[in-house]
Amino acid sequence: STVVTTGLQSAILDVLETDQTFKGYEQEFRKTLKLDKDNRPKVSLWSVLKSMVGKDLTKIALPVSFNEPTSMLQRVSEDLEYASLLSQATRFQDSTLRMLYVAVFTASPYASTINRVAKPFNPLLGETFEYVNKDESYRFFTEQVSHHPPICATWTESPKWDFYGECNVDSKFNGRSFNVLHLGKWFIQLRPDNLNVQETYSFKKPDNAVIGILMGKPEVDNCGDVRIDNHATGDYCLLHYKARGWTSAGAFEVRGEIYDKDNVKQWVLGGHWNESIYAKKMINSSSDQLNVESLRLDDSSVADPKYDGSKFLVWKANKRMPDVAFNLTSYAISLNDENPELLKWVAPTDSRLRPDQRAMEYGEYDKAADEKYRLEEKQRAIRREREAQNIKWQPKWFRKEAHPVTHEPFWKFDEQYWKSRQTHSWDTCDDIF
Ligand code: CLR
Repeated sequence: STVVTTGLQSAILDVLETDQTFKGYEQEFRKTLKLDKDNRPKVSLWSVLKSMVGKDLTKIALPVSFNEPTSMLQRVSEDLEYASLLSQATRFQDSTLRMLYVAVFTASPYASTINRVAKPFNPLLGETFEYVNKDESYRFFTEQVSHHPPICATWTESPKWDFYGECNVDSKFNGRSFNVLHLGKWFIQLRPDNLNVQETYSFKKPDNAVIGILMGKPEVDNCGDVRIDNHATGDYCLLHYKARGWTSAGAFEVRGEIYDKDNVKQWVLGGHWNESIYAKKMINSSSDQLNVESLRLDDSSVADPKYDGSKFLVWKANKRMPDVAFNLTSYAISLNDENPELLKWVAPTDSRLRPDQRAMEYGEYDKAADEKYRLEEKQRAIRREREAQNIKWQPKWFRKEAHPVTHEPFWKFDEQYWKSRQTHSWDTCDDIF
């Protein structure tokens, strides 16, 4: 379905095809969960958190009913729900426009956090997750590469772009809000249409917080400044996520500016990360900013860029289905699909095979808690065994290297996963479940 226009793009398309990446993904993903209503006991978050001030997510022992049936590996793959923004970015010959779409892509995942104040399952060391999308021709892969602190390395590739980085979050409950700081660096590589070049962008994610815990109305908020650099052209983007105040005015706001290498502001963008983001071209330096407060989603549909200085809609969030168990999005529901034709192909370490998470998805909370305990004990036993034999655990599919463009450390994917997958050669995988 992807029409390639350059040699760089078609080289990746060839790799996806030779690796038989789409095997197992022939059928449509499931649209619903087995469970209509989750019937989780309504326990106040505050009542269980109040004794846990200063603790991080791995040390906070919550009843399994505070979980949702996704693993952190799958939550991270939700960054790709709006991957079409990256394909759109590659249409433009103007690099500042490409930056605009890249910037909106980095803000788009937060829409899925609405109504999902729940703990994803903490992946076991060596746990993996793969996810292939046929329409956008991308393949996502991630591995839990560290247990303490919990870190996963991710790698997504498609003919026109790559998206990779490390999810390494430092979380803490400070007595009022639960704060998540993102330490990992993220990279996007674009291979624009009709230009035989590849350009690298990098950024760090904004902070997340669960606010409203004391009021009994917990919600996810994002705040802080993000800088995205295009290392090939020198263009950069500054994004500002506004922290939620005491009133709901200013909730969900994000705004940003895109500068070229000469520090000339070319585009401004703004809107609400739970709903929609608009942009407009700066015609002369004195022209107005976007009036973000009044930028509520109207009937407009996503449009091509306008060059006359009028605003246009770059992105809007997908409609949420009402009354879904655990308030999952349709995209999130597709992640843990247990279609046997697909399960045949995934590694034995894939999150889809986690028994505790599956029990949770079926609403079997006691079984989920028992299985979670069993898996964590098993992981502990394996670690003790390794320590006794003085063996250092190594990631199976990633290696830490210096980034060829930015020279920072990053996790490089060795591509072997998709080769092993073709022949089901999983003998090197640990037995973690
Ligand atoms: C947001 C999108 C990012 C990746 C990312 C990393 C950490 C996630 C966060 C997302 C969403 C909110 C999150 C957080 C870790 C913990 C927190 C799931 C997916 C939850 C809401 C905290 C629950 C708190 C308990 C005490 C119940 O690209």
